[in-house]
Amino acid sequence: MSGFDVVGDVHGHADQLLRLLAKLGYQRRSLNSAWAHPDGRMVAFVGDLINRGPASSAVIDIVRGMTDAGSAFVVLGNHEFNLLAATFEGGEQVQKKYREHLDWFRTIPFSLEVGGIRVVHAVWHPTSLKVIAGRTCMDEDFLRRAITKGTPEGQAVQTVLKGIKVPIPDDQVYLDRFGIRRSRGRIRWWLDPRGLAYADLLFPSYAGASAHSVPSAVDLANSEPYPSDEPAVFIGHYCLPVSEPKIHGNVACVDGCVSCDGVLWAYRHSGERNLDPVHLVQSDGC
Ligand SMILES: [Mn+2]
Repeated sequence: MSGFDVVGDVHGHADQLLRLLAKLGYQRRSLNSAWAHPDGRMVAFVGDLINRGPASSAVIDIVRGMTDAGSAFVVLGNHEFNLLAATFEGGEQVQKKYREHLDWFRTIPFSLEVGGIRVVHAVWHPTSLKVIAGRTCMDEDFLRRAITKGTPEGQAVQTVLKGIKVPIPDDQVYLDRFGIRRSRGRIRWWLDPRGLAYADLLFPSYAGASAHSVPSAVDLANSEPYPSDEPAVFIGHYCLPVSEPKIHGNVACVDGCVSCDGVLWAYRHSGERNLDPVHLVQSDGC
């Protein structure tokens, strides 16, 4: 095993993905063959391949080709899970471009532990991962429980794919990168949250957060800090602004919000436990 290149949420931006793969040294032998690395490196995708960008179908083709050929792994993102949930409930028409890929989405695991790294879309949360261990959405009974509020499976999938959230007090206005006001904010789940103010806890950070006000213990009950001596964890999901650090000890968020910034990020991992920003790679702009 010669290392993983962990790629952030692609969200339908096929051009950026192709630029990034080329920059990382991946090649195709012919137009019909899958992207692969001459040194045997592999890509790990953190999920959220689809939606927002202009070319979700092309992204699926590239990633599916690579996973079939053994040059990539992928974990499920909340966008793929939401699509599976919508089709399972039958209330929503699935866009034609996704219809032929639903069976493949169902096979994608929620987490991955391979070659000394851990990969999950939003939170490496041992209690939740235990609940959904070995499960995929191919299992209809599991999927039914996972989309039902109040079930252990539903709670586990919510945590792992969407983050641990705390209510935002009314006097703090929290706008996300899409300008949407949020009543709850995602936390830096790897930290011990006890005594940390909103300004220290919310991820990504934002200017309006209080440096004094602290979430209640009840709001933080689901928190499971991540030990610094555990394997490196890679996540996506958080749409980080350029100014937000991506590396936090042995946790790296490689989602630089390609839909907002036009840049896709990866981390080139070669076995180190303590991650270093020097190994971050970004796609070159248009
Ligand atoms: Mn995303």
